Amino acid sequence: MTQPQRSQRARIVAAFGRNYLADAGGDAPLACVTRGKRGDVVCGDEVLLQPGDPALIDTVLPRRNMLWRQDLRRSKVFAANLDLLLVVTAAQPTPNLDLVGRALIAAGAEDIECLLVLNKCELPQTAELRRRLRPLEQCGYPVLELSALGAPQRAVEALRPWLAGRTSMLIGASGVGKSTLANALLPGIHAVTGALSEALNSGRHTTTSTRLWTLPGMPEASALLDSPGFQAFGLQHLSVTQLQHALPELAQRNGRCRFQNCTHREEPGCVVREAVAAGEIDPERYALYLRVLRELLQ
Ligand SMILES: Nc1nc2c(ncn2[C@@H]2O[C@H](COP(=O)(O)OP(=O)(O)O)[C@@H](O)[C@H]2O)c(=O)[nH]1
Ligand SMILES: [Mg+2]
Ligand SMILES: [Zn+2]
Repeated sequence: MTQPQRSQRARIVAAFGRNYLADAGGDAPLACVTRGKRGDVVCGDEVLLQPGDPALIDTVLPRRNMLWRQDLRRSKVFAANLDLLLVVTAAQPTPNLDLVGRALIAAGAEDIECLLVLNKCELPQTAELRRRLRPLEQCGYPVLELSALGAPQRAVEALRPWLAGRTSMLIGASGVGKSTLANALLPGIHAVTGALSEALNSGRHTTTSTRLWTLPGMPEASALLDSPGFQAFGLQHLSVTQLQHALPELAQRNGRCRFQNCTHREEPGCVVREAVAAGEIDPERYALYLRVLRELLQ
């Protein structure tokens, strides 16, 4: 009589189309594939594997959360089961605070904690970006200034308490220094940085480059996901309520407008618009809210 094969619990650490690598606690990750055409498994997913070469992903265990984006054409899950999102910005290339704000909204909608990383802090133009990030800081997002290239060891020490024992993901526009930071935290991985990475990424499916790494010299279960840069961040999967809850300065005023279902646009007795007029809500953040709202209502 043959014993039914025992399935093994593992965590997805890399995704290449329908081929995956999973960490099952052994020395090296296991190659595995999905059943049939299923291709919606992502880095960070906890799965049950049926042994084999390659192993078969039998079950994707329920996700605690997932970071995803959606526009008119497609929807993309970046990763699942995150404890912390490191939203990286830098004074160079020209910062895109719309993208930063959207990443914070996507994380907020899934209750994923965020840390804003102001990288390249040795650049003189940093003062201007620091000033522009202040409204976010006032909403409760912590800001950590680093120089991944200039002072990598100091950057690692500053990040250590944030990363210890958790699964964190680096996200941000191309060129802000995500790979440089990943290299400082993960000596030996040699994430490709700068121009080389741009050359490699052009014409490639971006999912190939998200990768989950175990952080050395930190408590067990400390992991970091490096992700490719992105240019757009659609949030059409959100409901109006989710959007309003994902912006702390709106969530804080929830239920205080005259109308229960106030969209904070033209309605009379809107405390959000009053707060904008009084300078208590940053006009750029309110403009971001209106842009995203318009997109998800269309
Ligand atoms: N001046 C300065 N340049 C940096 C810093 N960190 C990264 N860079 C540079 O910024 C460019 C883009 O870095 P990279 O890590 O590839 O960014 P990514 O696209 O976000 O992964 C590279 O030329 C890095 O050497 C920093 O702290 N200061
Ligand atoms: Mg990179
Ligand atoms: Zn309102």
